[in-house]
Amino acid sequence: MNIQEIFSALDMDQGILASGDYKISSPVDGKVIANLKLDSKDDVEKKIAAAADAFKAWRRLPAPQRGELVRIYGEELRKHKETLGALITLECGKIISEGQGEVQEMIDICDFAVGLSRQLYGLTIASERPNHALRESWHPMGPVGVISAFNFPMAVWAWNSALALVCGDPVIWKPSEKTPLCALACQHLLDKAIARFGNAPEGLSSVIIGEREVGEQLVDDKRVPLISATGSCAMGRVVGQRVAARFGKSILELGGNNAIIVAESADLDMATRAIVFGAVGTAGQRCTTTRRIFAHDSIYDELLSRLKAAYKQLPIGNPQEAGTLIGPLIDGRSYEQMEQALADAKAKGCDVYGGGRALEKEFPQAYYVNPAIVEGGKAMTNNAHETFAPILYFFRYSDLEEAIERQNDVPQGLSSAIFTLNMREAELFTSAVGSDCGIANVNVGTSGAEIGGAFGGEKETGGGRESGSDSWKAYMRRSTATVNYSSELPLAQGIKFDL
Ligand code: UN1
Repeated sequence: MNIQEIFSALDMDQGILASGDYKISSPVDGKVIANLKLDSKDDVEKKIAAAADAFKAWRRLPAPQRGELVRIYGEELRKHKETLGALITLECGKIISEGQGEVQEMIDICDFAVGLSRQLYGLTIASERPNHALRESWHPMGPVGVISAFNFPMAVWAWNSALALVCGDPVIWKPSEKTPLCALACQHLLDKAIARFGNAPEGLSSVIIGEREVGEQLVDDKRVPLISATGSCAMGRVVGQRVAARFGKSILELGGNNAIIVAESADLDMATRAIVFGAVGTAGQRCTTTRRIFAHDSIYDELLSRLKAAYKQLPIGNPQEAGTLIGPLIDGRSYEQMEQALADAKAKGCDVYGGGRALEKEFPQAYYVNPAIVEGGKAMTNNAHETFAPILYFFRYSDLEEAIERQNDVPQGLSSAIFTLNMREAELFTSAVGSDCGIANVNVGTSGAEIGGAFGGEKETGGGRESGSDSWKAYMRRSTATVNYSSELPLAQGIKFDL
């Protein structure tokens, strides 16, 4: 599908595609697919003001009714799953099945949020005073600013907005400037759902298209009590500090440097499949991408040769074609960063397998690459830096505790996994002295998390949690109420204060 076909299947205004001069190109072939109008400072101001107004009405609606809007939105997504997937493929370069998978992730979080809209439960706590009730409730917080990255151009917004909407919060979305069409399509379907729902205030959800400045405007605005930002550690460091400076709250979902430990007893068939998907899927551009392997001495050679054999057969190509497993990198800058990282590894004396550009003749303006494996050896015993490309650093270990220590010895802390059939090793890995990441899997790779669990990581990954479990609490404010239904006024802690 080309962009015109996608827009007409979604019943979107084709005029948007030539509304300005900000060029959007497809990583599939590097060709321009749209010329968009960017939002001005004034446009952003209006959208924030509208969201602040919308909040006053939206928070009054009972949560299960707010859930009804998200239920209708989920229906729209189901109807348009294929088209939205095709748009992800066109604008971000994911293969068909991963594009569809991303839309499925949106549908799943909508279902989750609908159920949640009938919960949003608080607590009752034992009061020390007679005939007093002590309880905790969760209330809507206010407009949520969502900043998302190119690599999950729809789902990350859906995780945030489905929860925010049932929690009673309007949403203002600043998508990556590389994938604004995905954002406009999601917003269009939400507008449709809002029209069907019939009872939502104006300005409940909006998209702002632009570069860094519009993001900064959102981040600095006091009317937006929560900023949920996904992207690099460098971006998060700036956003986190600016939001904190105005006492706002933030959910940060930043870089990963995810490792898999492959132990002596591992099922190598399973480990190989998980590593290949984790390391080269989405062309290495997931925050959960597998970037490091710690292989036990006893299986080191066998695993490496299996991986090399698998890498030889990788179907790299146009992501719009069935059968392709590796699509392009997002742009030339990503390609340069990959080449730089490989050159650095070579300069240190590492063996590098793969790498370099692929399909250059067919797609001279796009950036397809051969995924690479860097064998650490004595030259390199760990890798601390996340390069957003398919590079897998391969290391050797002999003692599990030491491997866990090396795995943890990086600035990031998103996802991790161990492949082992040994129960003691598995339990150690997931224990308090095991992996220090937000995600610690056993016989499951580092990427492709389900929405039901809380998603996010520690250290420079930012500490935020999104998606399932009780992540919703970050989108609400907590209110503690002590209610006295006696005719006395006892003070806590036994204090006497009588005149
Ligand atoms: C991301 O790369 O920003 O676990 C999110 C996964 C996906 C989400 C990745 N469910 O790989």
